[in-house]
Amino acid sequence: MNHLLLDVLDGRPVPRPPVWLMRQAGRILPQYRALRSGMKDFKSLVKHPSKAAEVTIQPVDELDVDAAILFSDILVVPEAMGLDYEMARTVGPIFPKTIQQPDDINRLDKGDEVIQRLDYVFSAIYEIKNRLNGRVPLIGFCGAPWTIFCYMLEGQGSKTFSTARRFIYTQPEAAHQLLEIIADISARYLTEQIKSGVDVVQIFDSWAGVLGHDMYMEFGIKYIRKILLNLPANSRSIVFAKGAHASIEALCDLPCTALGFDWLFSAEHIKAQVNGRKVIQGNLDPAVLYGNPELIRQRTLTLISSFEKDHILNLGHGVYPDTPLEGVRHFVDSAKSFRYESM
Ligand code: 1CP
Repeated sequence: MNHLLLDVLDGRPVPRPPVWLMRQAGRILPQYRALRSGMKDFKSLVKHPSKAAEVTIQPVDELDVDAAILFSDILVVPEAMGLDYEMARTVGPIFPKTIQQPDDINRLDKGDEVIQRLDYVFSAIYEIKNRLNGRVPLIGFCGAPWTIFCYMLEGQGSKTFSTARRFIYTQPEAAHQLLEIIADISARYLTEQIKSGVDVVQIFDSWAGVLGHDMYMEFGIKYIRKILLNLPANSRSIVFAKGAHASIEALCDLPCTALGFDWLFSAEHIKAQVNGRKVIQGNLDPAVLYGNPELIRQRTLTLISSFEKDHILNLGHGVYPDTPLEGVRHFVDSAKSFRYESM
């Protein structure tokens, strides 16, 4: 077994940082596109445990990354709560039904049936663990309550998420009620993923950056904490709150193992702020992977050296769909050639 990711999360010394890429499954590999084109749509693939397992393992085979991440989507949770979505090829997700008023929250499903509807995810996890047979650890995930709330209110992606932001100012009690429900379901969902075999969980707060610090504390971090406090003891967890630059101090207070960072802050700045309290994941600009091999190598090695230790190498956000595969390979291979002892 390649233990690097678990070693760094558990505080054991490692010869080099583990490397994986957010959104490594199902975006960049021709093998994925081939498999996807044979399926009716994105959702049929997500709900097909053995095909989802295959897509999860493709980047491990092809790129030799140090971890696998479950092929699924953060939006399976609102779907299981009764808000169905469609994945439109060019636009991304669209929810025909959204939360528009406090009463809509009462109509959502919140009981055990929600977790039961996600059974296909747990079946995929069993199958992935079997097929990986210990090669690399498996990362499970969910969306943070704030990010899921954004999609439930907005019904699709948005630059500003102003509908979701309007709701927290105009209907704060209903907003808290909904966030509480999402946090509760998400904690149960992640717990079930862990019981099914994932080694690490990551919480994606992709839209953390649309809230100011005080609102993010009240409507964001509070509910991430709630999820983390309800995971089984000794679970390994990574919190990726994209754009939450004003809240690093509060993120460091969360009971998680690691924090993911986007690329806007330098390694030196992040290191100084975190000050050894958490393992750090990140944070190469995904656009570096469009560069030539030497640029990618230089940028990758400089980043690893700047973090020095307690570091999981990753991009600062998901790999862009049009990234050349060669760029991704140079990134992973550069990381693998590095040794802390030669610094
Ligand atoms: O690593 C992986 O690829 C694993 C699978 C994975 C993950 C971790 C997918 C498959 N989605 C996600 C997380 C996810 N989904 C996030 C959080 C991470 C991030 O910020 O990138 C978000 C915000 C979503 C929602 C979503 N799903 C979007 C974004 C829409 C917007 O608001 O801009 C999109 C375009 C999707 C579709 C999707 N999800 C995953 C894939 C492979 C795809 C493409 C669909 C296809 O193949 O047609």
